[in-house]
Amino acid sequence: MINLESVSLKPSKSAQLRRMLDSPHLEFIMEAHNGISARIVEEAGFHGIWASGLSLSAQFGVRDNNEASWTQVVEMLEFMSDVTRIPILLDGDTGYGNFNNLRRLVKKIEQRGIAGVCIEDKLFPKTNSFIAGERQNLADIEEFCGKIKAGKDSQSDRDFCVVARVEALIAGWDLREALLRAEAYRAAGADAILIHSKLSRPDQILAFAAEWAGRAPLVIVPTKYYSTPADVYRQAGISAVIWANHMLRAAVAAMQSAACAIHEIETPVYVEDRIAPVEEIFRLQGAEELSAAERRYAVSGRSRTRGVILAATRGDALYGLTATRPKVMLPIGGKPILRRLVEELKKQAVNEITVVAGYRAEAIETAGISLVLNPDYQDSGELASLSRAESCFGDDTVILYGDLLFRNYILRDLLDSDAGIVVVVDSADTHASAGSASDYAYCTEPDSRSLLSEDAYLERITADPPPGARLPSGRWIGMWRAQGEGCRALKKGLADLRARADFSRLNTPDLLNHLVSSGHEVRVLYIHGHWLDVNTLDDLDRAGSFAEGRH
Ligand code: SPV
Ligand code: MG
Repeated sequence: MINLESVSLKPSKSAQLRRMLDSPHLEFIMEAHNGISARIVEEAGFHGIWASGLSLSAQFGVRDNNEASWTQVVEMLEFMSDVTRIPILLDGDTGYGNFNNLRRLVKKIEQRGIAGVCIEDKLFPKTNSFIAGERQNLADIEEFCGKIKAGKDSQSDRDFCVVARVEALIAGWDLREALLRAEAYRAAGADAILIHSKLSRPDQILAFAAEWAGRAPLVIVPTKYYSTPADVYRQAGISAVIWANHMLRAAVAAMQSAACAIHEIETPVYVEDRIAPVEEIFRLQGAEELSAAERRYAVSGRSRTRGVILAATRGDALYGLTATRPKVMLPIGGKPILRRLVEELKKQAVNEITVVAGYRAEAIETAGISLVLNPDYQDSGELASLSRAESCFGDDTVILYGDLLFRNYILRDLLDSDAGIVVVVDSADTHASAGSASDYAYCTEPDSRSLLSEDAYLERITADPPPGARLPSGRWIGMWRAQGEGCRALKKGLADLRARADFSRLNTPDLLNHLVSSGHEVRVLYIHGHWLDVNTLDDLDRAGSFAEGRH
């Protein structure tokens, strides 16, 4: 069998850890407690992972008192190691027993690709160092040195590291005792010393480092003295800083906030856009690698949806705000509307996106999109813009106005539809009035807002319901999709209308109405709110709070 580490250019994980400890530069090691957090730590740029005893216990929902068995810990380490290429230093507590237990632990974690273990000079079962209570007893120095020797003698990879953690300062002993122990552990073969302190200032650590004078690499855990600038550690000659529990604490705070909000409002709608999209989870799980493997090894007939965003207009009612950029480039909550749209599309795996620009096209952010121009934007309507993107339709296209903000489930549901042509209609807005500029939709069925409702089809879209006409079924939001047969109908419809003398004045509803009157079924996807478009300064205000998830 080929050893992947021997063919990759990266040194082995244990060699990486050894380099980090031995290097003259200050290194940072971040806590992780399962596979996904380990991946996130690596992606963030850290060069090492601390498999924290506290965090591993906590993610199991148990206390940091050796309540999780060492084999349960090792099982989790295997997941963490499998998905990362940077070294993992295991917080091995006291070694889960005596020297013999440590020997077995070292053997087993080496087999899982773990780069090193840190053992602390406390007694099994240990208690987290920060738990207030009676003073914790320290291990006998000789006995702990025997444990270190046993660990070093049982490693089969020469770079595997054993870090000895000195708890003397935490347990209330003085600097002398800490130095005495550290020197004994170094002499017993420890590759580095972790000196721990629970003070909110780094004084003990700095005093220790000054006396220690670089006899072996020093590792610290500034959980309590976290406000100290990293340069202080550099000047003190510290080798590595461990951020021991920050991933767990970040996750807990985010989970508490989401759980409370969803419980309280009985819908995730307002939380949805603040939490990681499911696609991000897929990405972290390596879904792309599986898709590539499927392309190589399996047969897949899935079609690919493309996106077309109409972004040619200035947005006149926004006055000076659009003097130098088109409406789509206005920032909402610090992010241009267009970037938000592109992100929403990409979240739903719509990756081929064409934006039709006109006014101030040079100001459009082009990352992740293809730009096509409608140079006649001032004298033409939406269909002229849409025509410019026709070569990008493929066999399945979702078309959106460039000034839309919406909750992502709307796009997801549109993409889930199997109809040839689908339009999104908001049944919460039926107040068509004469002179309104909105696109009101008349449909075969009203929105029953029930799961068992009949399919509804578009009859027509109009901005100007005739006097005395029945109320519209809702408002078309400027989003629709055509696929397969529907996409061919869309292209044919565009060609029909292009032949008309008034083509340059036509807008998307004209095309949809033409499709309906030519006998094509246009399915309606009803929604009830959860979107807005940005036409006026008031809209811009509302868009800010919408983006923050406030309505
Ligand atoms: C851990 O992360 O489990 C540690 C570090 O041992 S501390 O909690 O600071 O003791
Ligand atoms: Mg611990």
